[in-house]
Amino acid sequence: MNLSPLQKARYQYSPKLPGMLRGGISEISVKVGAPTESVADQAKIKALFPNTYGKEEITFVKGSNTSAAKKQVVGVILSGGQAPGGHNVICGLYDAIKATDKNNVLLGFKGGPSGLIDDDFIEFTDEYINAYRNTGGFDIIGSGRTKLETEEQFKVVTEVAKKHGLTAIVIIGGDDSNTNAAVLAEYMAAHNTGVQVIGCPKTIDGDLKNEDIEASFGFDTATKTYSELIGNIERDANSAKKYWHFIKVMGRSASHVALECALETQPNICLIGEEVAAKKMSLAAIANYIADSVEKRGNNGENFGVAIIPEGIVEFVPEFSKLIAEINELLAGSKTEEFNALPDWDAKYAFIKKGLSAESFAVFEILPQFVQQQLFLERDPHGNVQVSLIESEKLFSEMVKNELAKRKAAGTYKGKFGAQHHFFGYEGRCAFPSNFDADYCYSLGYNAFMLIQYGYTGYLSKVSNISKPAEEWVAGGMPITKMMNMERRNGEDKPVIRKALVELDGAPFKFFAAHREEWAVKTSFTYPGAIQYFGPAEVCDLTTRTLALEKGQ
Ligand code: FBP
Repeated sequence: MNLSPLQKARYQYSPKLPGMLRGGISEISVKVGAPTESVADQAKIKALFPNTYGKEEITFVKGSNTSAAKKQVVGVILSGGQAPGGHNVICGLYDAIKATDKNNVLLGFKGGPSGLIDDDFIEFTDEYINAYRNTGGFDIIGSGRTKLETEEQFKVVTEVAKKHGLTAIVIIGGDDSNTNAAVLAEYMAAHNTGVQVIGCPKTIDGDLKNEDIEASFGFDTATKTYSELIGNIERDANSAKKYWHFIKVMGRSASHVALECALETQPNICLIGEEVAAKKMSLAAIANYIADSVEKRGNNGENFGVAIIPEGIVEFVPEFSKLIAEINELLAGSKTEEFNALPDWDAKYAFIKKGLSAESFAVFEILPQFVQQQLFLERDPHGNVQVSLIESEKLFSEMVKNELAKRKAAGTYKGKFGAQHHFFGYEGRCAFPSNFDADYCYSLGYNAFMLIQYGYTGYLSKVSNISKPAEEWVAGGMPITKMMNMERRNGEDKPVIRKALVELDGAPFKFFAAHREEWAVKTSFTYPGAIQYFGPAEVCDLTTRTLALEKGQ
């Protein structure tokens, strides 16, 4: 690996642990809290998790170690999309394992959950780990999206665990992966395998959070990366004064990423999917809302602006999600082949017109042709439209352009409209973790081993009070079943961790809503600049505006 000067310098960074973990296992004891209940559907979740349900929240405190001495062989996997700081979770885990007993072993299973099934692994050494400290990416062992959820898979994992003498498995993943961690923990307990399972909360999307987990790791770095870029674009827009920039930001479903970027950069427009759904906004209503800002600014001589569009927006537009559901039906099973065999777009268009309800066809008809065609691109493994392939930033800019043309003809709009389009997603997922993510991730990994050493299973590594300096962070664990409820997934009722959407009565959204009217008309851009790794703590260790507002700061 060729090392950049920053990578070399970041190797020297010592991530900060919560105060109470700094003396290592010998100075830690456990404060056991009250038994827990799942957030909803208690009877059903209890019945599905008879061995792991209802366990107590635990907090680590300074004291003398009472854990039983035993050789630990731990396996770790990275699951799902990359998020900055994943390497540090593994480094923290490794350091805690080795500091407790140098004969302990950490195995990294490669390529995500499938590594555990295929028994594809490496044994970590100091040299190997040191090359990945404080770096972005998941390339230390790779990641993948295979789901560990079937009885068959659990049997194979049990065999692999037995072969290596695994005492514990750590799953670093999002809500789905940690749901599966809970199911695996229950299976391991029910079959007396002696294998503990611990989860760590990851995802740049920021939607794995609740009253116990204050933030998923990676959200801080990813949003800071996007906000830097958005701020730079705002400054360019304000300098050249000739373009409206439509910027789509990642976040498969929830709009936390878009909202955080808006709080950081104060753009003219930021759409929030959850609000669009609550107000049942149509595509035309959204386009009109953006056009209003363009018109007012244009009439003030400001023919430029920035609009942030969350990746998941179209699924929140009721008429659009109905259209997608109908298209999924239209192409179900062998009908896809029939559709693909049609000779040209005209023939396909006629097929679509015949197959859709009048209501959905009316929506389809107003879409620009490139979006209409994107709806019929490759399906996902379940045969559904891949909504993330829809260029919603171009869709809205096109609809705004058409609306402005009408307004110009009516004489109300006097400005000029030129648009540029951007998508910020992968750019942020593997950035060098911010100091916050480097510290938080290292702490989550270190703490995960404390939970293992104390014999816990089915827990999520929990580090809280994270809007305060690391010294004041609180380490412990929360049973994953506490975060679960029953939801309908692929036609079945399943126990799942409840996904956190943007709360419209939450402080971050309320702050945004209180300021957006002014931002829509008056240039109020803020330029956050690049992530700073060295310098004053008030710049380098700053957490997100979302977290600060949630904590009333
Ligand atoms: P996770 O939920 O696994 O953390 O991934 C989130 C995400 O980064 C989304 O923001 C994005 O829509 C998706 O992954 C992209 O996935 P892929 O890497 O498969 O293109």
